[in-house]
Amino acid sequence: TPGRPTHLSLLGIPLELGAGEPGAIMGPAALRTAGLPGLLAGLGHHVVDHGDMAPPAPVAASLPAAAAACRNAGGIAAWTRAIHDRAFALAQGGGVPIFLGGDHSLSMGTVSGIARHCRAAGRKLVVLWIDAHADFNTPATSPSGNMHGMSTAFLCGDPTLRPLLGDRPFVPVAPVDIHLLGLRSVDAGERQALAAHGVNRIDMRLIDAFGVPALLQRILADIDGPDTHLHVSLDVDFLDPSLAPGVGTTVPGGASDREAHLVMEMLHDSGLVGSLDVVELNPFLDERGKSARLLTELTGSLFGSSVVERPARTPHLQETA
Ligand code: EXY
Ligand code: MN
Ligand code: MN
Ligand code: MN
Repeated sequence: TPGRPTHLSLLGIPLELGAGEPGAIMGPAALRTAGLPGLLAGLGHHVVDHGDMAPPAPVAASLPAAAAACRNAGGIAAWTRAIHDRAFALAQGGGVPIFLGGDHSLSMGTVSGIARHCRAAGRKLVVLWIDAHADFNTPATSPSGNMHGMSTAFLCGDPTLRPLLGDRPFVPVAPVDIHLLGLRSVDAGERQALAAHGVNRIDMRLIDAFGVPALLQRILADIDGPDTHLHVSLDVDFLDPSLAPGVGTTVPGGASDREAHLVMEMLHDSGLVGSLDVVELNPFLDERGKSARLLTELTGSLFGSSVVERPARTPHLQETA
């Protein structure tokens, strides 16, 4: 059964400039077509769909010369600022924002906006990055120039990426407060930087060896506290490509259907989740909507879909009307 009903604010972010190939611009539409708003409402939540963000006006990126290799830096800068503003405003308004992407560069805006909200609200932000990749490249280490591979580096305060946010207040996320889950593709430069910064890395080998419950329970126990806001950033490529082919960056050896659902179910039961990104869905690469459907079901599990009634701690899932 669902926990207590909560206010869920859906926002579509049709962004694909950070990815290596087009298609993620259609992600929000596919998630709606798969029935996400209705599923969440059917769980008893108050769902407001704010529609899709309009493409923001271009800005001069003014990134340092070191960032010259970034693809679409000016466009990403404009989107990051606009997304940040919307994310901050939605979080300040109460309820749980759900951001429907769009490629993973959108999280530079969502998480920075949520971080600013958490600082204003006196809450501690922890980020769970569920992804085959670390997205911890900088312009100096990126093998591709694709900015969806740089989001966590931006959030931790990489100085060459910092200008993307323009004059907005930047509240960095401490590397030790980022937990990467599902890793199986990390570039050499990222690997070194992740270790140096103390980012928690749960790769697929650990999941194979110890299973989701022990690994996730340890994170949840460590971060649990009345003032913790957990932001979940769910990249489609966490899932095995056989289950979710609708993404441009498939990597073999991903999570199974049940592993992924269990992650979501445990997160729901923790009551810690305050905001969510669902990113990288590329409907052009999908097979008869299966990836969109699975993501929709996983989001349902995160918000209380369950066959059997179970008690859940739900400090964030409160009636705020
Ligand atoms: N590490 C590779 C790069 O930086 O180009 C691939 C990044 C893929 C990022 C996807 C969204 O998770
Ligand atoms: Mn990603
Ligand atoms: Mn990824
Ligand atoms: Mn496995």
